[in-house]
Amino acid sequence: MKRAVFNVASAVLLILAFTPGLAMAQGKKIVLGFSQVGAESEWRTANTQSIKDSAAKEGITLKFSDAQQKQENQIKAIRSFIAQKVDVIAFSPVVETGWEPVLREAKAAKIPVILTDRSVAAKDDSLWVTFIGSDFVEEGRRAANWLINYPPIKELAAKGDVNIVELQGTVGSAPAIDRKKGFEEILKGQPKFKIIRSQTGDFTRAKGKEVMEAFLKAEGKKINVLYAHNDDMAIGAIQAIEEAGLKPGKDIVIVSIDAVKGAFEAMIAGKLNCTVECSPLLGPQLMGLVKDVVAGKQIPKRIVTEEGVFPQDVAAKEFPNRKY
Ligand code: GYE
Repeated sequence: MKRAVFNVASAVLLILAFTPGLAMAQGKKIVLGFSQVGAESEWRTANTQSIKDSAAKEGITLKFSDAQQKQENQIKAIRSFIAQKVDVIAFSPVVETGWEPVLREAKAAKIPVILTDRSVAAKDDSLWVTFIGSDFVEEGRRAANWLINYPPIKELAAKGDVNIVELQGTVGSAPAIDRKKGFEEILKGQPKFKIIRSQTGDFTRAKGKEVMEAFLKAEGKKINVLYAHNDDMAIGAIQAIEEAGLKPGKDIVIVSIDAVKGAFEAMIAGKLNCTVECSPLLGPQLMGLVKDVVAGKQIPKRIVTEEGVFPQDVAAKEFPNRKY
């Protein structure tokens, strides 16, 4: 009998040892492995800072890895987190596809995975616990809706075509795919609005500038609007437009996404017309989720970030309130 009791007790201990929540149950620090996309934009820098600050504040041990925009580096980082037996893995997938094998390895090792910022395109959604981030399709819609209602553009559309050039984000990434989709969805009902050129600028200032130069060479003064999938590319393009002897924000109307401080500065200078908000401050919510997952709590499969739209005329008033 005594022996049976002992066995039950050790069985319970054994079960506990393999149950999420152990780190908390034993009062140990939770270890989170986080694989970041890179450092390609102001947005990303703010996102990284938010994650590092929040982990420190919550007493979570963070193993942070920067993938320099390369999927293979992210896969390596995730494999190393699995080998280190971290409590939770979180990552922001650089592109949407190609994640199943490594996610299956995490599942087999019973390590819960949280997707942050960007999602993956995979049928088996049991491979991750939750996805926290923005609705990128909605951001694309917001950019287009602002554009078609912007008075100088409405005037232009009344007279003829509105020629748009588009700077896309990283090829195959969720925000590039979805921001294009949402924007086009709204423009479908607007026959005067034409996307005459569309190319990736990889979410960076340098690439945004380079591709805008090529657009200007090919289309010159025909361009009425620039839609950039992020502020950094818009800021790079502004330089290209100025160097071509044109006035950004006037000769070419510019709308972009993120609402980082650099965009507010450009709006205050009259060079950018509108930015659609995409919040990078996911750290506090992510750490809350990490704790809940470890505690075995039920959490929603999708958590959408709330955000707004900031046209140029509110930029000066809003600027002091911006946190990134
Ligand atoms: O908009 C861009 C960054 O995934 C939402 O990635 C993020 C995007 C953001 O490089 O600036």
